[in-house]
Amino acid sequence: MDTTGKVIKCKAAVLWGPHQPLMIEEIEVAPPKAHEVRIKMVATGICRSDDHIIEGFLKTSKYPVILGHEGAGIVESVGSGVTCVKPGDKVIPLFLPYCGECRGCTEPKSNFCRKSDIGKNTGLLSDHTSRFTCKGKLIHNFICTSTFTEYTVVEETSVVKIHDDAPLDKVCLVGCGFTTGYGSAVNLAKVEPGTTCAVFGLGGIGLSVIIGCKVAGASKIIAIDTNSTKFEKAKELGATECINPKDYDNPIHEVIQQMTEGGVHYSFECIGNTDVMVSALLSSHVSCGTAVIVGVAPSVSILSFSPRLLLPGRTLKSALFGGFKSKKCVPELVTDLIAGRFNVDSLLSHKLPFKEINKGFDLLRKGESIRTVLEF
Ligand code: PAD
Ligand code: ZN
Repeated sequence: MDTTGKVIKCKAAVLWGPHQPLMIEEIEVAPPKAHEVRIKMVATGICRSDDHIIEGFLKTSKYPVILGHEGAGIVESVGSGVTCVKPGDKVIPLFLPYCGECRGCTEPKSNFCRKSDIGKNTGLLSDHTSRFTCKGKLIHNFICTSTFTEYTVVEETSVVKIHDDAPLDKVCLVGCGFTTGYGSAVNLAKVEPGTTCAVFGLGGIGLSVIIGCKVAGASKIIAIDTNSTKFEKAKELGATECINPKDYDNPIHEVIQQMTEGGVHYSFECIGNTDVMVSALLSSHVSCGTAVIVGVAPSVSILSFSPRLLLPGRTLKSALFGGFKSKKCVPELVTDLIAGRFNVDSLLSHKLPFKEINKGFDLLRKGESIRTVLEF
């Protein structure tokens, strides 16, 4: 049945308010307006950032909302004026949009498009409406994507066509986790061959940072996590040493400084914990080290440290999505994955049917999963 131009009724995971389980509801998805694209989701990954909203740590959303920002699907229909994709195309929604016109898009060193809803937190599309309703209520959109639904509508600036041969259950990780971590190493830090690295937090993000450090030719990659069960995968992906802060009496930055003659060239915080952000800064060499903040800290938190930590020459930096311009890098990384340049198989720890989404979040909270991919 041709659904073009019609309202689609389908299943979605709705978060009605913080600290609640996601509810699988029947929702209505309106047809795409001009410059919008309706996508039939095929696979979506569970990221810690979604959990931060459920737990109420991040105020990046309005409730009720359909979360999810790491997914892949097939275009069902397009609104007028859309030229970048057509029905039937395999696509990845982009939580960090690319309009190609704003300062964030045109500056070579930036990737933060003005169309992003991160920081604005409207939970709506650009025309201040949503395409989702449930039980007569408006359901908000989440950071330009909302992938925890059988159908979603995004703006053309928030979607990109990928290779026809792409396995969607794997490449959905390119929509967030893999690209954020990998890009933080190769694009944001620009790790050079022979340098030393420390990666704090070995979830989907941290393990992808390790993949990037290895590809870049780092000679030493120290992986740090309070959950030692994460070490096996970290080693498999390229960590040269794995350490658990709980096994040491002295602060972990001192341990790392001792292991690296005064500190690493590059350290990465992939947890979202401000204390660990300071540890990562202290673990980087005092005059030639760079600390990269990848993790997203709770909305109310403040990072505090003495400016003297930076004065001798340390660098502190951060960016979303590995600093990559989303429309350009996502299709390239997908093509690289198909060509076997990287392997995301070891990040993909669990697969579940979409309706078991709450089980997927439980696995993440218990520290048992890296990435759970939900299939529709
Ligand atoms: P995850 O929860 O799967 O991994 C975090 C890891 O950190 C786990 O293995 C924990 O055991 C470990 N950990 C927790 N506390 C500590 C500690 N004090 N010391 C050492 N290890 C610890 O999360 P993830 O990999 O999905 O995401 C990591 C962060 O990155 C999270 O804050 C998320 O919101 C953020 C993120 N950022 C972007 C971006 O664009 N910057 C994108 C997606 C996710
Ligand atoms: Zn832009």
